Amino acid sequence: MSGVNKRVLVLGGDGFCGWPTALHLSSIGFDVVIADNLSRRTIDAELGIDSLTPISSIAERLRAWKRVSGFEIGFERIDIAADYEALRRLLERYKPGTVVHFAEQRAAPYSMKDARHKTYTVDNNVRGTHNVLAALSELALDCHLVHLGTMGVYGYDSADLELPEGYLDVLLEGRDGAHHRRSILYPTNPGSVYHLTKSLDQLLFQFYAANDRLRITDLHQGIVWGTQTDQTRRDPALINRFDYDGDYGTVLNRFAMEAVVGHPLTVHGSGGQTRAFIHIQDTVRCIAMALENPPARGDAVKILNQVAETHRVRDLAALVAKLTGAEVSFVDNPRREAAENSLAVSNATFRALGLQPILLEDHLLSETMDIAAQYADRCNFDAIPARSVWTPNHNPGVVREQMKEAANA
Ligand code: NAD
Ligand code: USQ
Repeated sequence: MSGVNKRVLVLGGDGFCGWPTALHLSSIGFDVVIADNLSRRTIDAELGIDSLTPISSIAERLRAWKRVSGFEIGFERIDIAADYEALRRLLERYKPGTVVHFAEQRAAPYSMKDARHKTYTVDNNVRGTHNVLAALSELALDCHLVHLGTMGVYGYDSADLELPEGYLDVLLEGRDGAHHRRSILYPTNPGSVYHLTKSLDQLLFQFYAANDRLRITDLHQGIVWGTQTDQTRRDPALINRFDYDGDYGTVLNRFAMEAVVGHPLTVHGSGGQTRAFIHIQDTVRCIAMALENPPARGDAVKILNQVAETHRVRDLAALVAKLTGAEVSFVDNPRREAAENSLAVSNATFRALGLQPILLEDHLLSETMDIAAQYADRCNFDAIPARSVWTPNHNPGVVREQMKEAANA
């Protein structure tokens, strides 16, 4: 990695992926500081939801880590989108060798609720990312930026092809008949305002890598499942968050938790959507590998697909139902997405770096269900249904509800 600078700034380090990553990096010898505005905890309060697992305050989390590991992690409460100066001062003072950037509003359903939530998501994510880039450029720090992007930037096409790692090689015919080779960003086709912000981030990265010669890695990550990692297991106060609500809960963790609490598994539409998945333990390992293998100055943005395997949603529901006897319920799809898609993804770079991913067949789903069972009494059933709809006037479920309300009026 970049010289001997082992200082890492983890933006969004209080979140589901950021917290276990901060602990993992600290445990393998990095000096870690977290910057987070705790907006996820505020959004929990806004939505009247909570992590299924009882997460401690950030102060208690950091004390517990010091107690069990002997290592100290610093914390700064900063809004990286709203407070450029505070972010710049922190970077100037700490001079990290790497910034790992998780600090974005990451739920597609939350980003699609209404105009206010769309605007918030774009302002928060795009400004935050741009502030980080502008500050690294202004300070001329020799720093590697590792950003958590998403598989969703590629969109979900059904052609029988393997998604490459970020770029597409194309041959264009010039006016003189000569052929010109170009490597272009894979055409983006986001399925929500949240995913759109990750597509916009890609252009910001492309510009700053070319113009300012910043060293940038963009990790196109699939849906993360599981809860605990080797470090978060070490003390109850280190436990990771477990989102299960209709906005922030992701599909596999939701199915595991729904099965445990006796709620029918909420398959959207036909459940024919195929998505990429990765276990949280592999998320933290991949990020450490990305840190240790930065691009060179002047290189194009290094894009890696951070995924382990792909699955179709109804197959996941069938697997969970088989393991638990849960009922499967096909509900109206609140999103606008293809009813069926196939998906194959290259994860060649992480494989070459030694990733041997945890797969569903490795039985860690039962561990996720054990966690869900342990905290099942904290489940709020009202929070389970996905209520954010992509096209309110065209969604059949909403139209039916409106008709029912009109009939009862
Ligand atoms: P999360 O919501 O649990 O964590 C995000 C953290 O960033 C929170 O602690 C939040 O308070 C903080 N944050 C948000 N905006 C901020 C701001 N302006 N200033 C400072 N802090 C801010 O989300 P997560 O699941 O940990 O996701 C982390 C990143 O990984 C996101 O960028 C997300 O897009 C990406 N990702 C997540 C998944 C997944 O399945 N969870 C999959 C692919 C990619
Ligand atoms: N789905 C169901 N039932 C549910 C919840 C979801 O059928 O109860 C379906 C959705 O309709 C969708 C699929 O499961 O087709 C995935 O939904 P999700 O909520 O698990 O994942 P998504 O909205 O794509 O977002 C999550 C993270 C996001 C990350 C993304 C990676 O919240 O931060 O970027 O996964 S990816 O999907 O690869 O783009």
